[in-house]
Amino acid sequence: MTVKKFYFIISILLVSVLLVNCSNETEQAAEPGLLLGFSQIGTESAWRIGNTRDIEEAAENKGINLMLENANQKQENQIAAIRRFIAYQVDVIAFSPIVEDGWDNVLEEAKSAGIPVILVDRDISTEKEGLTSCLIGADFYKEGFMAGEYLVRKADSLGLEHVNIVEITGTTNSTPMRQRQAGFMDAIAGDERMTVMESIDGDFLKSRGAENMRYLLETYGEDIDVVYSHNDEMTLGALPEIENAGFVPGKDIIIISIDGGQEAIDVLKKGKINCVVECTPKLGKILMETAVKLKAGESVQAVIHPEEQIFSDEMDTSKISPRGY
Ligand code: GZL
Repeated sequence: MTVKKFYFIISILLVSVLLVNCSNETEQAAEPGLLLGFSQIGTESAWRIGNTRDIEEAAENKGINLMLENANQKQENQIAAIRRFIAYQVDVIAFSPIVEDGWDNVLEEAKSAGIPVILVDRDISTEKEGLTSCLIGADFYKEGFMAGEYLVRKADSLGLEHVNIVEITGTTNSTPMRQRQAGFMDAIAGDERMTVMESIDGDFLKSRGAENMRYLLETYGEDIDVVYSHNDEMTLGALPEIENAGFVPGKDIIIISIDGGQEAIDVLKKGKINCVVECTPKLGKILMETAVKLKAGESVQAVIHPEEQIFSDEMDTSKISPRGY
């Protein structure tokens, strides 16, 4: 055997040993056999689509088997999906409840089946104990409060003596709708300049944002000083209606929105939205880590809130980095 041939064989052996090690490391990173059932609300907004994508990517990165079902905005579809997960005997169930009420029966069934349940994004209201193990989602009250605090600062900077507000809310009885409204109202409470002329449900949908804005403009016209919208989708639906009515959004009417998706941030940079409160959809990594802990019988935090920030015309918006959703 020549020296050259000897070194060639050694190098082949070394490479194959390395490859075997790498594949073992990948398998070690994977969570052997963890099956997570996730019921997602639907595809109503860029936020929701980004949330779904992030959860899918996080499951793949963690080596978790994900059964993701899209409920197309219907609670009955979420309940049916949870029942399928129970029948399938998944290790952990997670879901983003479209509204807060109506979950007791199906969550009792999950509890009886010994399957832990993680709430993602939104919360439920129940009198019963122990139906869920953890809530992973934004502090919506704080988001609303930050929006209200921004408006107080904006009114001060403009020297406004009275501020007429219209509110386009998210889905009635959903956690983000209830808490974004409560936080905003608490932040402006006691400020005698502030008047909320009307609150109207836009269901987090772009089409409903447009429809509601048309109605509000026909009803209140130039009396409107501020639009407080519970998500970017409805805001983006409302803006063309404001322009069609002859007003300049961001100047004639102050526009405050929540989510912080790329499209709204681009409009903020153009000055047509004044403030966007961030609501990150990137909950996938913490969801997977929590599911692994629950399957292993470990305790987890009852509530996990991600850090969130505010973007507004008070800052150099050109420095806002790409949003990823
Ligand atoms: C908030 C989420 C809301 C978003 C909307 O965490 O529940 O639902 O603000 C989405 O864009 O439709």
